[in-house]
Amino acid sequence: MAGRLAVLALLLVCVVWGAWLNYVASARVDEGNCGQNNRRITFLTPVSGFYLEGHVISNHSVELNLDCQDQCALARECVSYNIGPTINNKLTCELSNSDHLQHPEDLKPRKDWIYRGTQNPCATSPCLNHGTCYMGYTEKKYVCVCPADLRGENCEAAAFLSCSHLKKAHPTATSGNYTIDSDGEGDLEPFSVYCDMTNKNGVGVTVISHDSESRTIVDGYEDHGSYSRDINYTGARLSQLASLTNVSSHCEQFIKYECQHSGFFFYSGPAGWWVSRDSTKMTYWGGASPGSGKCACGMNNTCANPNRGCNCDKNDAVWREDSGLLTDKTKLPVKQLRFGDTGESHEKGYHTLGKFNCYGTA
Ligand SMILES: [Ca+2]
Ligand SMILES: [Ca+2]
Repeated sequence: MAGRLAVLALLLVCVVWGAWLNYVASARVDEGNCGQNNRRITFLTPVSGFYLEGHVISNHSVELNLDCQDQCALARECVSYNIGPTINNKLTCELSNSDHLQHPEDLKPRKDWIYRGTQNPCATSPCLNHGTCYMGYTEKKYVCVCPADLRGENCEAAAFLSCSHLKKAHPTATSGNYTIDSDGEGDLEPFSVYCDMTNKNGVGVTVISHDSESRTIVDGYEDHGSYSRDINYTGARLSQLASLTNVSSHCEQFIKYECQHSGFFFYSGPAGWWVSRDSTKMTYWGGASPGSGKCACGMNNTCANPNRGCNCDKNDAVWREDSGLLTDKTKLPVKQLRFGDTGESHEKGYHTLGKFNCYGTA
């Protein structure tokens, strides 16, 4: 009984507070008290003979104009309302989720109706990156409800280090473009990535595209490493990708070289190699152990020439291929590709480099 009285007293305080200040409504939004869940709205002077068209979110039958104001304060999307003529001693109260500031063209003359707007900070779209603005909350008179990958008062900051971190916090998140900030509060800027939420058992794979993904010919470059292709990653700098590898348990990148009379020869001043993110010449290929000086076939002795560590080192007229995943996250992603041994007319090759993928939380 005492508890109920306390709630009633609190309600009374709220109502008196709302009525006392002219044009200021105070109403409870959630079950709670007059605290931070309260919505404080400053209503503008009613405009008779006008009606805001096309933004009505709900209809209410009320007895007094003030009741419509209270209904608006209770609906967090409401920023204006229309009151219709009295029918059977009831007024029609229509709540709208927009107003004459956001849609001046929709404010139209209509006989016997009254339009009433609010001081609406959301009209200036303070919430960034598709955040949803709700007017009337907190001291700044609005709150932003941010998309899953963002945070901050105005949805200006990325909320997660990687797609795996995002997926952990939001298990139902679907594949798509998101913003991440791999070093969190560190100086590196957030960047936009694709999150594949189904691959790798749905752990959330951060996928980085680049400008050298298509199969590309290498022809006419005889000297070792005289062919050079820089890899430019889409929307991210190497420092950002390095920090992505720090917060991921696994990173990988597919690499392939198709060859005819063109080899790597990692064992003797190599003709071809890849360059790590820290600019080191890397003399092993996808599918082989770091430092092995081999390709995948060299790891299980299945190369075209059993005495060599790569199929391409057979260096003959047959089209051959060495391919596999690079997985040393301390060296990835690939910064540059270098090839040679394609100077003679019968010598040539094609390189293919996959997207850069990181997953798991380190
Ligand atoms: Ca940062
Ligand atoms: Ca050759």
